[in-house]
Amino acid sequence: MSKQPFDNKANESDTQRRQFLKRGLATGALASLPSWALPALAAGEELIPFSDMPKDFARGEAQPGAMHFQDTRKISRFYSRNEDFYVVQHYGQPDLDPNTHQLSISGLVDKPLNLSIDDLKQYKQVEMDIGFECGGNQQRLFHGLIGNARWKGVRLKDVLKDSKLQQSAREIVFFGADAGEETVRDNKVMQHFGRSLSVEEAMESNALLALEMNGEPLPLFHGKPVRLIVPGWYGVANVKWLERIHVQDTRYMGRFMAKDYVTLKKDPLNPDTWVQSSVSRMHMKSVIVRATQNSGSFVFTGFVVNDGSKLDRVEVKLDNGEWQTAKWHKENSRYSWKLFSFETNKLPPGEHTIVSRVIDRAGNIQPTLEEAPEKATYWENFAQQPRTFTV
Ligand SMILES: Nc1nc2c(c(=O)[nH]1)N[C@H]1C(S)=C(S)[C@@H](COP(=O)(O)O)O[C@H]1N2
Ligand SMILES: [Mo]
Repeated sequence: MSKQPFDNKANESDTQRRQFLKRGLATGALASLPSWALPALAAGEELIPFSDMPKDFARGEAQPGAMHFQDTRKISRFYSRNEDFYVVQHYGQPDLDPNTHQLSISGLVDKPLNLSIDDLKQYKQVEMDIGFECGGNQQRLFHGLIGNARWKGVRLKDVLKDSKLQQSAREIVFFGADAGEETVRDNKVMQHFGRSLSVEEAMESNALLALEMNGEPLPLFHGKPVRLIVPGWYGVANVKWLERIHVQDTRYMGRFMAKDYVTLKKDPLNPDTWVQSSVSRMHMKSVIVRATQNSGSFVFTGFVVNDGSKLDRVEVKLDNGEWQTAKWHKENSRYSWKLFSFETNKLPPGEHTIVSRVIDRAGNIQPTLEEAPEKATYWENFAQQPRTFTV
């Protein structure tokens, strides 16, 4: 059984490979090809199409103003390129000037702050590998609302400590610069995108005020010039274009906390009752997204996301066979996505089904769709995901 490494070590070789690729593209014959058309396959290796996926399914790079999801069959590297990382926004993409942008910290603090990007750079900078998916990620998009990157910035708790939270502080609300009109009981009001953490969650979460993504200043699509990243939480927690942090003594009830991104499900402890919960920590999930073959040998690759709890293993089942342990990718760390692969050379011609499940060290097993709590909303799809293909 291969154990998962949980350190957050640097990966120089990947950065070097990326720089090499960039240089090659700038001068080489491949310069005119869109990046997703690059083979990223070994000699003789070919992608096997999934039969549950449309044949003409393809994605390019993220485009300004648009939602973007990855073509997950193309996942062949640990860090998503910034251009491939999924993009979701609800009120557009404000283009803030990093030279004049100010992040304010207001409310129940002894020392309200107004921090420029340069001020934020004076704090100790930390780097973390963090992967996350949108709470709405699903099979219809072949789980493409996903990405994994190295983020660099300031620890949220360092800034909060500086602003000196008052005794009565309960909730920290994070507002983006983007805003839109919302209707609350027939009243039309402008609202900024906002999400909150309790003071406890904020102090314990290892959350980052991120200024860089994969060694570059935060790209526009991903929250330039500063965003919150809460490792282990669904993407909605990671407020982009961060403008204001407000500390209060009541619950924050904005749209993306208490109305939208709210799961309506049957209470597992009391199946007669429907309960609502705000999309927060990521459920443990694995999904197979890529299949390749090379002279009679087959490789299946997938990703795992979870809340940072310790994992034990991922298992893969082919057709009606036994569950077999897959191999963890060596770069996986606590809050990154966790890539895994499974190899076999025993596949007779015909239609096949493959499914994966992840198991944590506490013995929890990723459920099948039938075993997962029944839900009415489409958020939080973490059930086992069978995939089909033909050889
Ligand atoms: N300011 C702001 N932050 C936001 C959003 C938004 O609409 N506005 N969308 C959230 C949602 S729902 C997701 S899934 C993630 C997506 O982050 P990404 O586009 O960098 O992948 O950003 C979150 N942060
Ligand atoms: Mo999302």
